[in-house]
Amino acid sequence: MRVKVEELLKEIVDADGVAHLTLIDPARQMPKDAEKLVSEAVKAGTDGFMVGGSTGVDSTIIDETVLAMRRGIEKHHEEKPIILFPSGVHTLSRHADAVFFMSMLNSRDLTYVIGNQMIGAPLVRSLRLESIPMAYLVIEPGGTVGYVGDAKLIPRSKPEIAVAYALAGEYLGMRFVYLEAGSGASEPVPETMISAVRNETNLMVVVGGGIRSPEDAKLCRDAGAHILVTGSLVESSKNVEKSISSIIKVIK
Ligand code: 1GP
Repeated sequence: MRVKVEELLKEIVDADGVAHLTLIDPARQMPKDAEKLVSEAVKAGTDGFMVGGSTGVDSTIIDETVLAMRRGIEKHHEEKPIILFPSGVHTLSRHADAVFFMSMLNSRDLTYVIGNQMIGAPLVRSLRLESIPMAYLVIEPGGTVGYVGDAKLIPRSKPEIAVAYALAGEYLGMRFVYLEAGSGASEPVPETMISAVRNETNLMVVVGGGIRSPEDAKLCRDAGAHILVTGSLVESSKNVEKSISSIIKVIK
């Protein structure tokens, strides 16, 4: 990428009010199918890609998937960032543009708070990946990531707990916060929680998990999300371009 990914995301948010990222889970399809999904998402107008998953991913699959995603983007002569969304050191790739360097602040397992980060940090430096520091908060129901990460799930009715964690992240120097309901969640993160975190911190607010319709996306955008992430939507959709563009039309 010619510009830093963090700056690019902020420029998109400044211009459009919100950015949309498409999440590709390398465990869910072969690399050639990821290439097709990415190509469709680019046609639909997504702003960039995240790549990662909680289970069934190793460094070979990540590398092959990122390279395939790159082909899906370049086919359209476009430049869209590919950002790693790692569940551990084994899901880093030299072929990505940046990494969300996340700490799951509400995990009971120190491995997810700082252990994997310590092991991976020298690798992030040697791979010359842009690192974007992010507080990662798992909200009820939490899904697989909540289970694997041993999260002390934030109750949906307690926005003040999400705010307290997000503020702690901000004071620790993080610049992004991810409010995660878990992939495939029955509902997205509550709007009251999104707006509380948006209003009471200076962080870029990323929201994902369970956003599967233009209505869901609009509610999250109106509540104050800076960046919306959709993942499962592309895996289940028969017409990926149509599904994503219907979301982008409503939020932009
Ligand atoms: C998961 O928040 C992301 O980490 C995306 O969730 O698969 O439900 O879109 P979905």
